[in-house]
Amino acid sequence: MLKTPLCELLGIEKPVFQGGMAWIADASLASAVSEAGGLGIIAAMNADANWLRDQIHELRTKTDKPFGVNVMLMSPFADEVAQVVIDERVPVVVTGAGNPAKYMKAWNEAGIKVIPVVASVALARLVARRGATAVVAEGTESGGHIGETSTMALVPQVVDAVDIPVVAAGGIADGRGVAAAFMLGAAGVQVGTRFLVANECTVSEQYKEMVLKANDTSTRATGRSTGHPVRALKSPFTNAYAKSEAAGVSVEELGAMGTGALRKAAKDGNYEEGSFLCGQIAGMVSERQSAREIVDDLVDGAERVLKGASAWVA
Ligand code: TUI
Repeated sequence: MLKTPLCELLGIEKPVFQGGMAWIADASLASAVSEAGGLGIIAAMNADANWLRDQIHELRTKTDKPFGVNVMLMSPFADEVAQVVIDERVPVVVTGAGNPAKYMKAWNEAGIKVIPVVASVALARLVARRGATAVVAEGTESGGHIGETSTMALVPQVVDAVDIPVVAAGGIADGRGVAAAFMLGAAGVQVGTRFLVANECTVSEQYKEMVLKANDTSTRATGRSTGHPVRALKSPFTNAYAKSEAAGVSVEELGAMGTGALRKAAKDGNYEEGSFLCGQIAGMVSERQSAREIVDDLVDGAERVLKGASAWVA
């Protein structure tokens, strides 16, 4: 049994979070992960209050286990979504793509467990002071909006900087990655890319096929010049975007290029125009499985590796 203080803190059986992937992490995937004993997370992404409320209600018809909502702080609907999680008594809020400080007092007062995703020690320290229950330390191996520091370097530095549990994210897709995260001091992991091919994941078939075919060099980060780098599978969209970026196209124009591209990938499976956000570990994701099989394999695999680890000590 792989149990950490994070399990008790959140009332979950297994220390595995499913990443709050924009346009992808809906009630279908999140309820399946929570039912499997992990923490399923609905991504509020750029959606409005009504969409999120409907998703929360749908999830609750499928599971009564704890779940989370990921509040993407760059969303134009962040304020209304921040209120929905209070009104709906969501047990856990995970934040991304910014500093959640302005919402934390209200969320804490509502009894919500707040777990910000951080890409730096500075933000980890800040949110710990503001009453975060835990932090997700997300390395640059991750898909989507990323920071600069790798998981290997970030996780132990965040662990040393804060007194709350740290969840490792970025580049983790099997038991070896989970065990390695624990060795760095993490009390849990967040996994996105492997859940893209879960049976319960409603993302387009095109997206799933691209992840299954990916190898170790299939992703690239673009958008560094905009201050918001994003990792995705190499595609006509990333080629065009990188060309525009190199040609010095304005941040506004680059932003316009990105608008709608996530939806085109996730919902329409539009290979030419979609942005297929994906982590560097995609090359290791080669099998479609249920969310339960994925959660169990992550945990069972980590147990095997951790039990065998003492073989290296004389
Ligand atoms: O947020 C994520 N991953 C995401 S959000 C997203 S939707 C999106 N699409 C296009 C452009 C932008 C967003 C897709 N993937 N991960 C968590 C994360 N947070 N990664 C990096 C950060 C981060 C970066 C800077 C957090 C805070 C920050 O600055 C904090 C400050 O002080 O402002």
